[in-house]
Formats: sequence, C-alpha cells, structure tokens
Amino acid sequence: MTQAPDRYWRAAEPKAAYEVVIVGAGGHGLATAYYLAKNHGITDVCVVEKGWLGGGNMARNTTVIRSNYLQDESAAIYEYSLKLWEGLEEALGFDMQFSQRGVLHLIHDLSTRRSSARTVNANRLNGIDAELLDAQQVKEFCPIISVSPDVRYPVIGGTLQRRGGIARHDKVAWAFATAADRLGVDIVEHAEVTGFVREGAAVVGVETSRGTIRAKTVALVAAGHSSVLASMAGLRLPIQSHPLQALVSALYEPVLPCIVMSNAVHVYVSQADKGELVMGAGIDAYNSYAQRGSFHVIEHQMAAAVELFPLFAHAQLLRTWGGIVDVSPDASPIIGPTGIPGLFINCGWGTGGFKATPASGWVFAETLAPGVPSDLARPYALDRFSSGALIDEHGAAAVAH
Ligand code: FAD
Ligand code: PYC
Repeated sequence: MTQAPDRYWRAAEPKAAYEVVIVGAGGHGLATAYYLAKNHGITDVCVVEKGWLGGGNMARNTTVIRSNYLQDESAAIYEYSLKLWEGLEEALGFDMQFSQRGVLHLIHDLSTRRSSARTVNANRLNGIDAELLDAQQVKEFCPIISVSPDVRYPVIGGTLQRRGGIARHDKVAWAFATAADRLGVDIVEHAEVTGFVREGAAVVGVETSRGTIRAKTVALVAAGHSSVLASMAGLRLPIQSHPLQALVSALYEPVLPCIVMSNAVHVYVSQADKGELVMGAGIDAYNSYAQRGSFHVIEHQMAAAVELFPLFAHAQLLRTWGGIVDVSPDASPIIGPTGIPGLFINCGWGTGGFKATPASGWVFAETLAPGVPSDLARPYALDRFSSGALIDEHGAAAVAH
C-alpha cells in the first residue's frame, strides 16, 4: 500500500468543534467532505481517520467501475456515479488514470445466461449501456480468454459494459482530499473515534484518541467498522464485516485490454497501466476485522484465473492483501439518518463501493446538508430492513458473498 505524499493537503490539528464531523477518511468520507463544501457551502467540516488517509478499503480494492446493476434504485445511484466519474478528473483537476476500457462479465451456464439477459434488458431500460455477447464475441473482445468447451467452466457468453473501467484508487483519495482541503475542510489522521459525546438522546460530538471534537452533525463513513462504531452509540446495524482479498502479479507484458469478471469461478482481473495483473477473489466466509484473509481463497482464485487465461500460468505473484468490507443483507448500502438525533450513516457498500465513491459522497452530502435523505439516498434508508423494501443486488454485486 502506498502511503500518500503529504504535500497535497494539510495534516490538520482538530479544533474543539465543527459543524460536521465525518468519521473515516476513505473515498466515501473524503468525497462527502468535498461535496459538502463544494455543493452546499459547508466548509466547517472535519474528517477524522484512525489510520492514514486512504489506508482502508479505498486503496485496497481492485478499482472496477461500472453501473450495470439490476434494480432500478441501484441503476440510478451507480449510473449517477459513473456519470460523475466521466467528469471527475476535470472537476477535481487531478489525473486519476480513469480508463473506460470495458467490463466483461463471463457467462458459464444457461441459467446465468437467462439472468444476464434480464440484467442487460433492465440496464438498457434504465439508459445504461449493456450488451449480451456469445462466446465468439467474448473471444473477439478479449482474445486471451479461453473459450474452449473442454475446461471445467466453459465460457458460453458474456455481458459487456463498454463504459465500465478502472481508476487509480489512491489518486482518487488524494484528489478528493486535496480538493476538500482547498475548500477549507480539516483532515485529521491518526485520530481514532472511541465513543460519542451525548446530550440526552442526541449525538453532539466524538471522543477520539486526539481528544473530544464536538459537532452539530456526526457522519459515520467507516466501511468495515461501521457496526463497531454504531454500537458505541447503542445502535445495532444489520451489517456483517468480512475480509476481501486481492493480489497483483509482477510486471507483465500488456495482454489484457479490458476488465474480466466471473462470478462462477470467483475471479476478476484487470491489468494496471504499469503492467501488473490485478486480481480479486470472493469474500472470506467468516467475520473479521483483520485486514487479511485465508490463503485457500486466493489459491482457488488463481487456479480459476489460470484456467480462463492459460497465459497467466507464466505470471509471478508479487503481493496479496485484504480489506474489510461491510456487507448488508441485501448487498446494498445503508445511507441516511440513524434515528439518533445528530447521527447519520453511510455504510454497507460491501464489495462494490469503490465505483460508488463520487455518488456516495454526493448523495450523502445532499442528505447531511438539510438533514433529510436526498432522492437518490431515500431507498437506502435503514428502515428498509423492517419495512421489507429490500434492494437485492446479490447477483449484480458480481462478487461471491
Ligand atoms: P475505507 O477506505 O475502508 O474507509 C473507511 C475508513 O474509516 C478507513 O480509512 C478506516 O481506517 C476508518 N475508520 C474505521 N474505524 C474508525 C474509527 N473508529 N475512527 C476513525 N476512523 C475509522 N469496490 C468496487 O466498486 N470495485 C472493486 O473492484 C472493488 N474491489 C475491492 C477489492 C477488495 C480487495 C476490497 C477490500 C474492496 C473492494 N471494493 C471494490 C469495495 C470498496 O473498496 C469499498 O466498498 C469502499 O472502498 C468503501 O468505502 P471507503 O472507500 O470509504 O472505505
Ligand atoms: O463491484 O465490480 C465490483 C467489484 C469487482 C471486484 C470487486 N468488486
């Protein structure tokens, strides 16, 4: 993990009080701070981070960006995000190596072909670019994939979102931090939130390892640890934390022009501009807060990758790592008020929140500023787990849960 150069933003000393305190300097927390300042003129904002900026999932993910989700509510927020991505480098004045090279999901069986056709049709109805390919078209789009019928999981087709892509994740964190800092936001690293300041039922600040910080609004954006933080305020969230692992190969000649995902064999892979193959796995099945997982998961993932791409047998493993993702029962995020006055939450993005970074920040800022959920956030309210209005995205989340 690259530690961020500190020339871009000030390492702030926390003040005693702010209008808004955001807990977690991952992508979503930093984007929220930026859009609070930029879109709503709220600059008296502090982002507190227990480690270093972007040291959580933000710079541990495999950077897949796409919007081809099944449900209308998801299509709305992820497509909003993709549109923001398309103008983000210009808006933030930062090269983030955003590259729309196409995301291909492989189909290995007839039932997946039927569900994929449904998703492609739903995507098109929502104005999202999506194509259903046969095996030959898969081979034409990504020549190094084996479409031999003799492998354990033959490729019989695929879905393609050409506008899907990747970006360099640490640069995205640094870009939002730099832009927020320029607008007056304080970013305080190495300040772990250990409790909340209460006045009656309301939350009016946070206790941190660097002292008490009071705030009119406290916003939890601490992926992987949201249930731990919420429990400090007496709130039990329907969230499970799991390790999710990834790896990179040593530098490899350019062979992979697009992003390829296969939910059946639990592997997704792209090739970074420098040449490393970047690959991820399904989640480790047990709950954990440690940023590491079990070796057998990546062993299985590498076996799957070599079967799909025989060429990868020549690649050398460089390093592996893990992050902690927070998964909700319907594999969709939770955004909005918590029921505790002064306390808001944005969590549960699970294995898919990198792509959502700009929209997550945008809609959360749009919710925090007036104190009521914005239109895009409303379906993601916490009360859907009692009302039953779930947004089931297990299939389109595209990573095995
Ligand atoms: P984080 O970067 O984790 O930010 C949360 C921050 O809160 C952390 O910095 C943490 O230190 C801080 N924090 C926690 N507790 C406290 C506390 N008590 N006090 C102060 N600070 C605290 N998504 C995609 O869309 N595409 C992908 O290809 C993809 N691949 C992934 C691959 C892996 C291996 C992993 C782990 C995740 C992947 N994801 C992907 C998911 C994505 O990374 C997350 O959903 C998203 O990054 C979560 O938002 P965040 O960036 O704000 O989280
Ligand atoms: O959400 O597209 C995704 C993804 C890919 C790898 C992990 N998550």
